[in-house]
Formats: sequence, C-alpha cells, structure tokens
Amino acid sequence: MSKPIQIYAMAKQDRSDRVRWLLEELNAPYEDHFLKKSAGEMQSPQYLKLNPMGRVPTIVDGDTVVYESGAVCLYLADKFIEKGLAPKLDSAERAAYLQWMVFSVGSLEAVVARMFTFAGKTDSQVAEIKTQVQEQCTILKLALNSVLQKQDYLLASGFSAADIMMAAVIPGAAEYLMEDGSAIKKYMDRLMKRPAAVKAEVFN
Ligand SMILES: N[C@@H](CCC(=O)N[C@@H](CS)C(=O)NCC(=O)O)C(=O)O
Repeated sequence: MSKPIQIYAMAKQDRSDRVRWLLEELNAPYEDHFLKKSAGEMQSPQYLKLNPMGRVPTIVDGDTVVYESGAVCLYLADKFIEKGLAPKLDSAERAAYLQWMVFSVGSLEAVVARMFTFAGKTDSQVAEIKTQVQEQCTILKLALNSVLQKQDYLLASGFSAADIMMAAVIPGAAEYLMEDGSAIKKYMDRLMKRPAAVKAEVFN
C-alpha cells in the first residue's frame, strides 16, 4: 500500500471533491486536512508554501506538491495508471482523455463558476450573468452531447478520471446542462450513483 496522499481542503464539497472521488475509485489511501478560512489557515505561512494563492485543493504526495484540481487528478490517475482510470501514453484514447480533462476546468468550469458569483449583485445583474451562462452552456453542450448521445462515458473504452472531473462540475449549472431526459442528465444519474462518489460525498 502506498503512503496516504495528503489533501488540503476547506470542506468535502469544495473542489477537493473530485480528488477525493478519484482516490476512492483508485482505492488509494488519503488523509484530509480541512483548513479553517475564518481562522486564517488558508493564508498561513505554512500553507502558502504549498499553495502561494492560498486556495484549495492542494495535495502532498511525499515530496511532490500539486494544486489545481485538474492537474491533481491528471497526476493521480497517471500515478496509479495500472488502475485504468487514465489511458496509457501510447493509447489512442490519450488525446481524447486530455481534451476532456482540460475542457472540464478550462471551458466548462470557467462558465459554471459564474453561477457562484451572485453575492452582492442586483437582480438584473444576476439575470445578465445567467443569460450569459445559458448561452455558453448551449455551446458547451454541443461538445458533450457529441459523445454522450452515443456512449455512456467520455471515452469509448469506459469510465475514466475525465468523467470524475466533468461530473463534479456539471451540477453547478444543472438548470442549463441537466435537462430531464437529456443525455447529460442520464450520464449524471449513472455517475452520481457510483459507490466511490457516494463515499466521497461529492453530491451531498
Ligand atoms: N482552478 C482551481 C480553483 C481553486 C479554487 O478557487 N478553490 C476555491 C475553493 S473551491 C478556493 O480555494 N477559494 C479560496 C477562498 O475561498 O478563499 C482548482 O481547480 O483547483
């Protein structure tokens, strides 16, 4: 058994959710360290040495420190590549896998995160943000539907770390991405029931 991966987070439902879900799927040991923002722990000199932005998640694996949830999941799926949640470097599916991993944070989460910026905004500003998110989601769904209407997971070979990244982000804009009966809703229904996701409390 490898040494436990140390996860720094604020709560199980922040962006550390995807890291914990992946580690549960990999059956790899980990230890959580929940930082108290109100007590200044995100900005402590010790934590800033790990993540100079004072954000979470960050992982420590022996001498290796990684932050940015997408990079953390890429790193962990490769570290335990024998578990089959990342295609090998010479696999024909490696390119699609990298594409979806980057899409999940770079394209999808960049839009979905706007749904969490309503504090202090007027009703008309909120309505404007929602309109922009809806417009962007319409475009992003073209990509997701192109695969999910023909297969159960992002990769034709089956479930991978890319599904964890995507499924952790989609519910943030459920009203624009998870319409009843849609391929994305059915995809989410499959993923949300996975025992590792339930154990990691990703969708609580
Ligand atoms: N792109 C980064 C985003 C990291 C991020 O913004 N995390 C939030 C929590 S989910 C955070 O640390 N916020 C700082 C704060 O609330 O002070 C990632 O995916 O890891």
